[in-house]
Amino acid sequence: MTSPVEHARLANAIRALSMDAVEQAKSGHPGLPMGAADIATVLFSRFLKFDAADPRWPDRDRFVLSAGHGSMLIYSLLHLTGNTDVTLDEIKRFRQLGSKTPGHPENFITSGVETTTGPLGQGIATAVGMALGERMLNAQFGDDLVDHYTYVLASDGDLMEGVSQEAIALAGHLRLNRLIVLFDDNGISIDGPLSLADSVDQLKRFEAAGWATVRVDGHDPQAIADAISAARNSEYPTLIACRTTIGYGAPNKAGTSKAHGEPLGAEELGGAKQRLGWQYGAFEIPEDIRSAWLAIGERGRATREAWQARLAAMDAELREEFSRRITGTPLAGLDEAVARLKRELVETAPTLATRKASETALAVLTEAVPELALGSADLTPSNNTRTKNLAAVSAGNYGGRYIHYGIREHGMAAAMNGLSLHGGFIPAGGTFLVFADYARPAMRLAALMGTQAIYVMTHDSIGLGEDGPTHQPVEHLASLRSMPNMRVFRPADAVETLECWQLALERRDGPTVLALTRQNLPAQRTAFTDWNMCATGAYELAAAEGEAVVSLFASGSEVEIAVAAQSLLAERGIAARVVSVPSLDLFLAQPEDVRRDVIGNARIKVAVEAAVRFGWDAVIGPDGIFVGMSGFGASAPYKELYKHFGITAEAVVEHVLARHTA
Ligand SMILES: Cc1ncc(C[n+]2csc(CCOP(=O)(O)OP(=O)(O)O)c2C)c(N)n1
Repeated sequence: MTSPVEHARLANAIRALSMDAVEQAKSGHPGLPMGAADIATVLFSRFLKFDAADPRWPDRDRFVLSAGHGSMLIYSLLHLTGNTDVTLDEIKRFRQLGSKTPGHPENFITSGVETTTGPLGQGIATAVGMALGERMLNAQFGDDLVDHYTYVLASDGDLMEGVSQEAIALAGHLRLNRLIVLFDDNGISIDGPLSLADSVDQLKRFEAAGWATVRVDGHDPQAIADAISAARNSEYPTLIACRTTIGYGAPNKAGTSKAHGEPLGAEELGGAKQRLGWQYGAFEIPEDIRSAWLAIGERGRATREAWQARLAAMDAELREEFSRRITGTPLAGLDEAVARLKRELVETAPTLATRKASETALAVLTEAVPELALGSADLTPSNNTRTKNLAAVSAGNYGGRYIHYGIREHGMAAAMNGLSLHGGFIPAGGTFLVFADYARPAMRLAALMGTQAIYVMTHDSIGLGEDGPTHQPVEHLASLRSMPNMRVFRPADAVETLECWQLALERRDGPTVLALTRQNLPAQRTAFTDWNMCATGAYELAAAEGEAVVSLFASGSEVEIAVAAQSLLAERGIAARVVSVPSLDLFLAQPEDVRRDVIGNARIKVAVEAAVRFGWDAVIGPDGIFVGMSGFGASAPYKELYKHFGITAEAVVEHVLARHTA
């Protein structure tokens, strides 16, 4: 147990470094680190299981700074505990290009940062996935290997964001009792006091969601420690509301929004140091405090070594499987399983909706990929994400691999990030493609962080029919394709669906959307290829007879239309080829020679997709013919809609004839 004096000095080291770094950068947020320094000091010095020498040790406790704007809090902690990424020089380079201390914490830049935060609400929602991952992996590998807590430091803003409601409801429902949220309850946000815009009783809100709650003085180390001790033994996830003063120590700005997001200024900074009894220069940490913090960073070494010894003593098969899961190494045998099913599919040539084809693929893939954890935001029977072999996860019962996320698309996508970041799982979650918008902020973070998350997004166009324009995505493909590092697949039949699943599973450095149909589609691929034809995003599905005058490009359900148009054109003596484009974004990322080769030089280029044109000009050129949507859809049986919006083989032929004879 640290003495009160020592505690204060440890916490003041965080405050001083944070003030100095923000001052030097001339930008940043000193208020949160100064206010939450006591909470963080108690957590790190007395509870957090970690070893600064091995920030990726799998059984470490996770610490998520959900309020990412307070990044200097975590950088100070990492630096002081001896993380080798965050040297004093890096602290001095806070927010500068190429530093390990970017404006908001980025998990792919700084070791010890568990997840990228900054968009408020994401951290707490991601942490729910981490806490779930911990329990699910524990159910499979036992207490000896997986036995840790997930701690979150969340601000008012985190709790005001809607996604926090989805997240806490899910955590409460699943009784994720190893999730502990420390709420920096300072009553201040950017505009001023919280009372300007909020009067929620957070404790009651969390209680209603099935959490244990407690309120403490966030500057009383013993009270914080007692609350954390109780939370660790609770049957429920716990919210610890820690009443704090933003900018604690600053003589004039403490307790006001002026401390939130700008340097204190030399005078205020000097005054704060004086008040805190911190008589050291900028970036100066006295030796006794430095060694006390370094000792905290080493506190977990023996625990880590004991864990490693247990791992080494494990049954070899279990040990290897655990290591494989944690390192994200594919299980040998995936290729073979895919090839076997592909052979079957080319032989039987089934007419299937691609959502159904996805289910068929999953029956095989869930066996070949035990780390695949599926789920849906309450659309299981529509998304076809649950195969017979998948048991559901429920409170106290984490051995299953199917997660009923509830009608919480955003919470689901954030939890999927957490599952992926935790390690040991490849999460795949379903909803309708149109509701990608409800999940988008977390999907964007997945793309930024490079988490492996797979979104099974069915009902991917007007082809869903009667539910009408609210449910019919038109701009979603384009908008998702425009997101850096997001991969979007829209397979045309059962074989392509299987191939796209394979590519999504093999893609370890980023997320994938699988856009799948509600309506049936005929088989297009009836010859076996060992090669995954979808791997370059586009390929010639049907060659022209003779030299092509027309190239028809299409994705998903519209490949059928392109193929029918090819026949109709052939009847009129016009040679056309069909290029299937399961992933426009992947195709556009190919080297120029590959693109040129697939695009070809037929005089007339046509793209068919029941969505907006945006993006297709890169293939068909500004003078290409686009057969698709230019506005919202409508409610009707889908075949009528295709006719109504002119997305038919006949319409394609008409457009081509008009151009051909022009
Ligand atoms: C989704 C999202 N919206 C807006 C912001 C901009 N922003 C950064 S911090 C903040 C609010 C600060 O209030 P609080 O969360 O209480 O943090 P504190 O002032 O205590 O540091 C806002 C609106 C953001 N980072 N994320």
